[in-house]
Amino acid sequence: MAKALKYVAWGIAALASGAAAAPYCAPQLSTTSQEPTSTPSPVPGPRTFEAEDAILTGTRVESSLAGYSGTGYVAGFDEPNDKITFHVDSETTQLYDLSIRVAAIYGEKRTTVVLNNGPASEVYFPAADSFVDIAAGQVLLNQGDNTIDIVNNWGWYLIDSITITPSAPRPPHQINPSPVNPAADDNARALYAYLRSIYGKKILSGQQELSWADWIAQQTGKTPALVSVDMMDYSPSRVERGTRGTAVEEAIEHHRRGGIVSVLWHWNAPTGLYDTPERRWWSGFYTDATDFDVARALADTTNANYTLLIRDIDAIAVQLKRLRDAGVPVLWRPLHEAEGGWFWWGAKGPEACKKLWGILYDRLTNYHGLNNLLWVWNSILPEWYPGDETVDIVSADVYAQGNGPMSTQYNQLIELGQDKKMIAATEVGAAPLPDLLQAYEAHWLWFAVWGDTFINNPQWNSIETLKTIYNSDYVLTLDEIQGWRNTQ
Ligand SMILES: *[C@@H]1O[C@H](CO)[C@@H](O)[C@H](O)[C@H]1NC(C)=O
Ligand SMILES: [Ca+2]
Repeated sequence: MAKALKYVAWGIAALASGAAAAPYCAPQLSTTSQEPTSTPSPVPGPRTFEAEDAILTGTRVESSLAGYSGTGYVAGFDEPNDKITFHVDSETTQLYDLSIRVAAIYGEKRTTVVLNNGPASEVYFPAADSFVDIAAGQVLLNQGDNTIDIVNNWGWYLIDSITITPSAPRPPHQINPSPVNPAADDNARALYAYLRSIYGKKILSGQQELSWADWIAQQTGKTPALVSVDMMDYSPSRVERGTRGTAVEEAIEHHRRGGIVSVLWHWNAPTGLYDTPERRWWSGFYTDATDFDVARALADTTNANYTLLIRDIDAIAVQLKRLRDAGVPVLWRPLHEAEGGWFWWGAKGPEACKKLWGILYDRLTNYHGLNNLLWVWNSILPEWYPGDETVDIVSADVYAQGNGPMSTQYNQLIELGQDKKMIAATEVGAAPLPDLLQAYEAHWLWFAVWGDTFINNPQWNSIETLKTIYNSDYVLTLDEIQGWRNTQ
């Protein structure tokens, strides 16, 4: 079991870093370019720093490609440590939108941006014949001098300049007033109303697995507000091999002590498990552990594999009904990380996955009458989004070290849900630091740290960091959310 989960975790980690390079990662940030400034204390506008005036390491100034600003641009990125170091001052500690003016004349490239020799992020440059401005996320500059390095990564691009613009304050959220299911029961409505009341103001602490939540209590003196459990071992193709799920009991226990419950499902493929020594049956949610073809199964409602999908959904409905009957509203997150493709439900592209989501929603809501569910969607890419009608909350799983605010993903999800859907960090490797969350206005509704090898691993979460997070005013813990069920 632990081994299977470890594979899950590393699979995500490996692909998450690859995903960071995809073009959709360039955040669409509003740049307040031409603010009318008649007052004596104007908001400073954009400031541009020419690459050719910066400190060059292993790189050189050139001027043969037309279209640059200043007196040239910087080329010669061909060794791992080649870089440009910009010195950028700020009057106050403040968040800025960063853009990079670049010509990726040899094809698409990636660069690494390093702030103050600390946090690094990866920025994707689409192929272009001439200089273009590329949004490169946000940087929190300290008062006084700062450094921004542009470091080789793939190399072979030409940097003209960088521009920083004070980030516009986030406009008020416009979250939908009620759950998407018109028949949502009182428990689901109370949970939704409570979440909406805290969204943008606080973050719920959360943890994968009840036993790790209790471990956190021992380490920090505080218990997570939210516990996430996995329906994995109720998958019929596991049950027939002897598994016995305990997720429902754990969820009910956390609910009884006043907590909030989230449920995901590592859905073991209904059939077609290879079950070889390298690809064991218990890793059967992975694309590479099964030949189950979800697109083919869904093509025809009379085929045997369609029937098996429904059988599996009905088996999970039995468990979700136990939660409903115990009065537990559920933040329900099936088909997670679909866009990654490493799970079979995402392996055949967005259309099959969206279709399966629609079937899940309809079967659980309308056929089984499960009105205790709030529906949590978990891919960022727009082409995967199943639509506003069946999604209450949008979310991402982010595995990046450094306890950062994950603001790139947050901003992408603002775009995806048009700021009408609340946004959650449903799985993280590193719990986010509250000061950074607030500085970046990354208003994640909750974070949930994955279990073994992440929550208990100092490379991801030191005990000191966990104490800071769990004792912050901005972070809600179990003791601070008591009574949420009475929210109207
Ligand atoms: C059902 O799935 C299994 C496993 O992938 C496959 O061998 C079989 O051909 C499929 N059946 C149909 C009717 O597509
Ligand atoms: Ca220049």
